[in-house]
Amino acid sequence: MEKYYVEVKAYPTIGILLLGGVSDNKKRLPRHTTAGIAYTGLDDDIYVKTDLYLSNQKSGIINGKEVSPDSPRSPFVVIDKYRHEILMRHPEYSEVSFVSENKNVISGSSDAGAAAIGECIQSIFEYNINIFNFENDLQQISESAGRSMFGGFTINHANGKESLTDEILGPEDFEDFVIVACKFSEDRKPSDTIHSNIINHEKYAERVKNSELRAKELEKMADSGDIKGIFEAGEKDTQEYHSMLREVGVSIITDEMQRLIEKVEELKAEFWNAYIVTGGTNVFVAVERKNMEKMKNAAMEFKCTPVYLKVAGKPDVISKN
Ligand code: 3S4
Repeated sequence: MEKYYVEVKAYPTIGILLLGGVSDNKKRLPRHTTAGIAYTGLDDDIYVKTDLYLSNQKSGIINGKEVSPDSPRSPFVVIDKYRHEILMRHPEYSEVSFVSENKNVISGSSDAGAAAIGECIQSIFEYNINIFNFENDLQQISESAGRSMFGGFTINHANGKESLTDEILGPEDFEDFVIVACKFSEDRKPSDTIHSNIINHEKYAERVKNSELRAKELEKMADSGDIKGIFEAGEKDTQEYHSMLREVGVSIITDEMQRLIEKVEELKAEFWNAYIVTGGTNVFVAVERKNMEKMKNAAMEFKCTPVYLKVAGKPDVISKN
């Protein structure tokens, strides 16, 4: 590792009010208001770890593979914007490079990757950066980067032209809940397949219109500490989102995932739960902490791997020199 570096951990995310449709392939501003949570494992063992370092040769490595600076959504899109100012502070170097690695991430890794790069840059600038523009910069790497930048439960107010994330609740507000992530082995569809197709649904304009109102309802639930209500809103939105996606030819929920969902619905008679499916082949089931084992045991009857999750916070700077 070169001499000057900063190392950051950031946490991946799950949508609650799910994101479908972005402004364009470059800016990637969400076309409507969305909400989400950052998550990690119960032992904080799920995250993206990124090292940003100054060097004399430009290099960017994600999960052991060199990424081209010209590839779309490359972290260099943001690094290059701040490169000159970073190097002015350290004139002995000519390049800014990075190494990023996903640790046990189930989905939402690009949010965490973007937020980790962002935290590295902010830590070099020592917070002397315009946070509003900066979120939009990071959205070029991942449209829902704000969820991971702020951690906890966030609402991103957006309309395809402007986008701004509000921090609503911290991880401590979710302490009584565990999310049992049921991971299925099928490959996921790229999120751009979702974004480019859902906008063609005849009810998409209505979904866009309703999103701000739904976000207001989520804010009220957060104010009154109604965490179950937040997860239940996620389940309701999952149903709308995936039925719209199916109707435009994008099927994410496999038959086996559907069978598990039916079991989860049956289990509501025994204990409270709410499920969410984002863009990947995973069913995230929120339960009260006391019922996590019951849910895990039920999931074991299906072809999936259950993993316990909790709501995570903002990115952490692990070390810096
Ligand atoms: C498609 O940024 P995933 C979606 O709101 C995120 O979580 C897009 O899920 C939906 O690709 C969402 O991160 O799984």
